[in-house]
Amino acid sequence: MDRRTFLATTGAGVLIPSHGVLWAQGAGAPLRILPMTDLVGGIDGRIGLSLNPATHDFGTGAASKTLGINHSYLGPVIRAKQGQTLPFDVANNIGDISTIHWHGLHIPGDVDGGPHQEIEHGSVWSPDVPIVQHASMNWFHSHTHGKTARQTYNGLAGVLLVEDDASLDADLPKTYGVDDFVLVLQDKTFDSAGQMSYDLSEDVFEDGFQGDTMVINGAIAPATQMVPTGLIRLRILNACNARFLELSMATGPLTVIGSDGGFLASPIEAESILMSPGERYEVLVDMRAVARNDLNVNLNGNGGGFFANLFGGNQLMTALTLTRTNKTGFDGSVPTELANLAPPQPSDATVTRSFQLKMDVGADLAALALAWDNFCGGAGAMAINGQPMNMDRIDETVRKGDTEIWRIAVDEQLHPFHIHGCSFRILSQNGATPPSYAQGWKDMVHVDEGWSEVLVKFDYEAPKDTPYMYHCHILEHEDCGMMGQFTVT
Ligand SMILES: [Cu+2]
Repeated sequence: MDRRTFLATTGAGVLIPSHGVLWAQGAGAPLRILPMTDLVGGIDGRIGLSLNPATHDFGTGAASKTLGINHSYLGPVIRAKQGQTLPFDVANNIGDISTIHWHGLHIPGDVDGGPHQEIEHGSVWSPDVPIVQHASMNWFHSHTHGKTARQTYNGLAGVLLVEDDASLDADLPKTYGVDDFVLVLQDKTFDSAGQMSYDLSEDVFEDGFQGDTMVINGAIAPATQMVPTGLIRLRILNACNARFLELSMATGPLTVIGSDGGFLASPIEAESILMSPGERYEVLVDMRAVARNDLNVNLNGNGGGFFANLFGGNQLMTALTLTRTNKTGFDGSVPTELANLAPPQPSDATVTRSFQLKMDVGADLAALALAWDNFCGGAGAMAINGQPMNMDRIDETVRKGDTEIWRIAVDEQLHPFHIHGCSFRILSQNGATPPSYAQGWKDMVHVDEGWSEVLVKFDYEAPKDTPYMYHCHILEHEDCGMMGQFTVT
């Protein structure tokens, strides 16, 4: 049964999501620069992260109810250095259980912040998080089983930049907020009063949340930013719950220098890059040739694939307008080599595992939407290898240090698959060679038609009381059960 037949038989009528009012794509406000907690120079005491209920104006003039981490919406950009250990105190004041998962970090299971490290309201979780990996753009977000989608949508997310000696020395723009920017992209809906809304309906369970308004660093897009004449570095996170975003520049290519887990071997020029929820890419834009350039986002961008078909074609909008000043900025050239990155060696693998994602295991999604008060609640409507996520069941046991091939396939639709505790290399994506910009270190892979295969090794322990997760990063799918657990010992 294909997806449309399924929709017909379950009575889902509305294929184009229209939950709110489309807020103006007018002249952009100045880009919000997310506040940075810079630890590279040293760590003084414990690092407090406070999860709080808040109100936040996304640019509609109205106060939306949000969650924030030390701020009214989202958290700080934490910048740390390889070799440090980050002593976090994560205080939960949101009135509900929560967790904070460090997405992309190579860390043991007991500090990973997955669904087993629940923080009760009024409690503090104090993990000492070792930063062993090389320079990379990571992030952190709620991973509370059954509530991840809603808590992350409401604002429990932030960015964690890892630097190392090489990245600090690299001949690249690195003045934060001047020629080096962190961009957190999200889709939202707002009601007629201008307040952020999150309404799940049956099609949202299927497709995940699809907002009609683009938000960049917590403000409605487009944003504008004055930049010096020179190379500009954009570190981009797709923090949407479910949307794949296709990014391009109005003029010229994007020069991709890094992916989820670190620098590429050498820069890749791409007309566009397709980013799933959870993915990060670092790009350079040359502002010497043009006085103005726009970072554009196609909300339905997946190469004319599933979501573009579902939602009626491309939906292009400007996320960020860069305008050049007369001041000279980073005037160097794009480095020709970035990192020592050998091709992956599949022959190193001693274990192969297969994962079949499944959209529907017979549950009545409409009833679930009602019963769980608009969040999936760990409802168990979706599955991997026939089993919805179960906190009490370990699905896979991995031996520490083994190189493995993980193969992932799906019955229908496009899904972003994430594995905790590692970076991997993509051997094939949807049965084909991945685009060159996705051939470096990754912790996300797209799964559509055909097998996606990754080469992965786990170097840290995750025992059975604090296992790692693998899951679909469409957060509503994850909450609905498209997740599994594994130990590394
Ligand atoms: Cu999914």
